[in-house]
Amino acid sequence: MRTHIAFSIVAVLAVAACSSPPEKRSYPLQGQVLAVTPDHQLATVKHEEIKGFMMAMTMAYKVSDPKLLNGIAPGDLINATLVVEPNGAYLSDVKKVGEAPLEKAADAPSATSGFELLKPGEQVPDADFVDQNGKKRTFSSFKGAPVALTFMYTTCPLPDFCPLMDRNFAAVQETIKSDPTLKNVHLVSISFDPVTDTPAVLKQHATELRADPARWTFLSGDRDTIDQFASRLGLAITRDQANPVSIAHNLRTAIVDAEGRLVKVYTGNEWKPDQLAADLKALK
Ligand SMILES: [Cu+2]
Repeated sequence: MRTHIAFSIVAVLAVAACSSPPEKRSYPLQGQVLAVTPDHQLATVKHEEIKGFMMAMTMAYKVSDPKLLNGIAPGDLINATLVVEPNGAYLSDVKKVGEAPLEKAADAPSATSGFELLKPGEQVPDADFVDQNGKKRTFSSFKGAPVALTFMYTTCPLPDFCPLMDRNFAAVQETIKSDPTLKNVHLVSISFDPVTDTPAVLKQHATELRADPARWTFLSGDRDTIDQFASRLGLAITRDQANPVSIAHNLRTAIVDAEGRLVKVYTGNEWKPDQLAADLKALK
């Protein structure tokens, strides 16, 4: 009889899990604040692993209320609740529990990827992608021209993450159009959300950004291939198991020279289009 009841409960739970995925999930988060934006909308937190959800990571998080960041400063150790909704994530219940000295190189890539980080001067390994026209495209096919490369996905909920990379690349595209010494430069945006970002979605996205197909290519493809390629440049991606379009990630933008060698990697979202254009101009 007991066994029978146990089976029934399992069956009910399984049905519940299938029919109504939770709209909102909450996880305890512990970490150190590395930065707080002046408007108190975002806190960059280096946090520990959230068991069953995401690896240890440094990310800029929105907060449910900017007042939560009053009195919170870089170096503070916090406990918070990470609330994950279908379209994004934010912190609530932020509580300071201590302080610790800030480490240098806070944006160091996660060591959990298992792949060696590429160093400037090294050849970027080739990989197979699919472009916004649904055509197979190897990374090595861009050889012969300098490439500025970034990673994004079209439904990213944080406006200063992937959407900022898109806006920056759109600005760089304008610069390279108007500067004859940059006319060979090619822009490449790689989506790490192949589930949503099909070629058709990327093509529409490119149109919205007024991307010139002769200068700016959008790629996606096999998820593991993308992850492996991206991890060599320091990108860390964590997808929610239950909801693969909910993606936690950091940012990487890179310059690759005409011979396919890595020149420079920009971490985070603070680099400016002018700086990228100047670094492209300095290539010889
Ligand atoms: Cu993003």
